[in-house]
Amino acid sequence: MRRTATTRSLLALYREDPDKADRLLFGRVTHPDRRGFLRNAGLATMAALVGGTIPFHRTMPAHFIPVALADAPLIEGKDGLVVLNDRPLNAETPAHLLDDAITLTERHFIRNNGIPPTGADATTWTFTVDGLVETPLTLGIDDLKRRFDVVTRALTLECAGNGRAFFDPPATGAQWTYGAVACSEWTGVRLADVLKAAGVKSGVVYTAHEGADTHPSGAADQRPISRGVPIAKAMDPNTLLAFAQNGRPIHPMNGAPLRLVIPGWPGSCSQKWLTRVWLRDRVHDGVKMTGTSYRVPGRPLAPGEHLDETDFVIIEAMPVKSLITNPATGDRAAVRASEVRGHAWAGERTVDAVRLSIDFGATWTPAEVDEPVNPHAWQNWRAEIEFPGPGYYEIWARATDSGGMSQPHAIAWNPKGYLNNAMHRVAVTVA
Ligand SMILES: Nc1nc2c(c(=O)[nH]1)N[C@H]1C(S)=C(S)[C@@H](COP(=O)(O)O)O[C@H]1N2
Ligand SMILES: [Mo]
Repeated sequence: MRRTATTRSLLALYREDPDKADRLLFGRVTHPDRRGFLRNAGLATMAALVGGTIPFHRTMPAHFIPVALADAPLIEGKDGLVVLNDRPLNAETPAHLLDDAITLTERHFIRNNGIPPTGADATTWTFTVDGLVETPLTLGIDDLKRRFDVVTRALTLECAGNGRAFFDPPATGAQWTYGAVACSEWTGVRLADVLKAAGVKSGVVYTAHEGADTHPSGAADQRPISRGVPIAKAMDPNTLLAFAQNGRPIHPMNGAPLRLVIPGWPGSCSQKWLTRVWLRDRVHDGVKMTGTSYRVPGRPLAPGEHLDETDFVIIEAMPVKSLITNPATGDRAAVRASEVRGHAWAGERTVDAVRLSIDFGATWTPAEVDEPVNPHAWQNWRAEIEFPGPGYYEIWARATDSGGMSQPHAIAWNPKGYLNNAMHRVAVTVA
């Protein structure tokens, strides 16, 4: 659906005040169940909004938001994301829209556990470093820019639940398919530099992160999420306190004005709307650090098998994975030399190889794989594929990391649906 600035504001109006939006499009609605006649201009606007003329517009009921609009809530500054949940908002990116080497902000997925703060102001925002430090610090974004080395890095961020939709028995939670992953360019300062300025005391084991979002229930005393990482990961020079995304202020849904970016680990470690980093003498036990949250069975489970929560372990580095961003499932490919391309990434490791199959895994062809532009950036790969003739094909991609681990054919099942790094498969027809 193509949208202009006017259709965008009308869409917003439909969400906030459907009656008023109706009046604008239809004039005064006289009958409670009928919209009446669309004004000429209204008809054109409505048609533009839903993407076509409306033969039965005269019987469109009043007060309803046309489902074409309701099903595609517009997120300001985002483009083409598929909304999985509305409140909290979770939206993923179709694989073919992740084709760029650096993910556009418009296409960076959104994973919210709570309700984001509104009107966050970069000029007055502060965050605190406290706990086991020599000198607790409260710093604004200008302080960060002035006092510390500012760096820009392309960093892969993936939700630990990416691929959850394919679990059987199913796992509850946002039903991510492939698109809860991105590699944007983040600008900020190294968390290590800020922690060193505060003076890390001996005995620090873990960080604890807090953000300004609120619990979906509205309860003021409950946090939506507060995670942390071992101090060594916090001190890694690639762990950033970011205030810019792709050279612009961070998108409000991606944590503006300040967030952590802790690449290679579950996205949940990268606290958005950051207000506090607290250094602790034990493994952090905040919301979504315990039980089965972002934790996986300490031993392999049969699908559906129960395991006591005490036998779960915290997810650390994310496993090797790849994504085919061209072609897209449903595309018609040419017999000769279609470029197949995508990205691959591997937590704390790098990707050594990506292999492709068009015969359901019987034979594999290596793709050309680029070096990462910097540590923790995903690696781009490509290959020319020739199909033997017309018909239905699946393209499978399988990455292998620097430790010799490859993506599996099938998921290692766990109750919360984490770490699904099974091979990405794309279906094309060749004419
Ligand atoms: N404050 C806060 N930080 C958060 C979250 C959240 O709900 N609140 N979600 C986390 C999760 S689970 C993920 S995967 C990443 C997603 O980052 P993104 O929404 O910018 O893509 O943010 C993390 N940081
Ligand atoms: Mo996540």
